[in-house]
Amino acid sequence: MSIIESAAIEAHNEGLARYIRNDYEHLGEQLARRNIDIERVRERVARFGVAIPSWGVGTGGTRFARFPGPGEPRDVWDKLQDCAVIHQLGRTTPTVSLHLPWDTCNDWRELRQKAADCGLAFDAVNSNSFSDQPGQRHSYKFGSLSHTDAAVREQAVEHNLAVIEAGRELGSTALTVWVGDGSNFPGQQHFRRAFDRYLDSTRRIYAALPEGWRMFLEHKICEPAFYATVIQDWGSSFLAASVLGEKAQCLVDLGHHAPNVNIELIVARLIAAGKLAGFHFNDSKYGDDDLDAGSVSPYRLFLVFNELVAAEHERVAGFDPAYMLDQSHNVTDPIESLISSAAQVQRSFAQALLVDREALDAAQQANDALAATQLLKDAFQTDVTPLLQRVRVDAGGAADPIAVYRASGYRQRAAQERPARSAGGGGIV
Ligand code: LRH
Ligand code: MN
Repeated sequence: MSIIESAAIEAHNEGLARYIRNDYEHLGEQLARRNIDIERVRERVARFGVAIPSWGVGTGGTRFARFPGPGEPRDVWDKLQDCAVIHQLGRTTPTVSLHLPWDTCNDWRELRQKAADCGLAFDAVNSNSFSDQPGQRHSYKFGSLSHTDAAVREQAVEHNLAVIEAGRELGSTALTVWVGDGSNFPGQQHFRRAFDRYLDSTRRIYAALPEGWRMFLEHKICEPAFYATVIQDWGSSFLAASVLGEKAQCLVDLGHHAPNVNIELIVARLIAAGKLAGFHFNDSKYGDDDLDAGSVSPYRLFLVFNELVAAEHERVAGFDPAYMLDQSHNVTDPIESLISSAAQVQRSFAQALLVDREALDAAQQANDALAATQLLKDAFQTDVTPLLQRVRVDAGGAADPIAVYRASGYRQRAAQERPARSAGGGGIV
């Protein structure tokens, strides 16, 4: 089912076909001079996908305020339609990651069918024991899976089991667990006991994982707790995932680290240990800013993909990361930000495929630092735009998806169909 007029996409692509063909051939010649077969790269990029966060298609906010845009999605059905537009035009986001209970619906199978009709499937499902729902018996104010009160932990465990059930009906095969558990004052929490309580709770969730499922533990340095968090860094996450078992792995949200932390090194460590679950891609300058991926530090995103492509190239055992975006779109049209962010992540992957791995191995072996880093720069500084356009057009998408989206008037139509949401208090969604 196509939401944007296919004829409009075809007319747009036809207008650019000659330029894309020339630019692609020229890039092919450039790469051939570097012993790189552009067809092999194009084939691999065409199989690349990154999941859309359902909570990212609505306008995001901060604790200070949220300024909803026109045509805000009202429910998971509207969110799915917006995700379908993103995939129809960009052709690199075949899956959606849902967040419960934000995306609650009363017929998961119908939702699964609607998604399939739009060419979409469901990636990891996310539980939410970091905010209280109306009528909830126990509050998560002082934590959830690590709470001192067994009844609160029980409630959070039950919620995660219910999310797994929903995920099973949706065809998902992974549960992402991020908890806001932590403390704001020195002495407020017993670090080791809190971690042990977290392990007790996650063991119960782990035991309920269906065949073939994985459990993604997401670490975060701070917020909403601002002195310590129970799963504060990759070390705590790795420890927990190791205790739980092989189906538990560590999910890396790029915004969840202190400034200047070497995230690509953490990625290399988790790959080596067979514990890399995958990613929540975004960008940040200060904290968990949830900015568009690659919008501030595209070279950092490239360096992460350099580690991922190296692992794939070396056929590292058990290497099967899940790629997802996790962003908050406070001042842009979320659909535009998600289209361009997915394309940016795809671009970083394509550039990392251009690294001459044999030459890099030789330079590293010879401790030729300049030659080694120049090989990465050569790949990063290659403009792969013609290749990405070709991949999109071959897959039925738009050479310039944002231009076609803007010309389609989709947002204006959505604004007519969906009642305006008043600017409310703070909150990320
Ligand atoms: C926490 C987080 C987590 C989600 C939430 C929406 O900061 O990154 O992945 O549950 O954002
Ligand atoms: Mn995240």
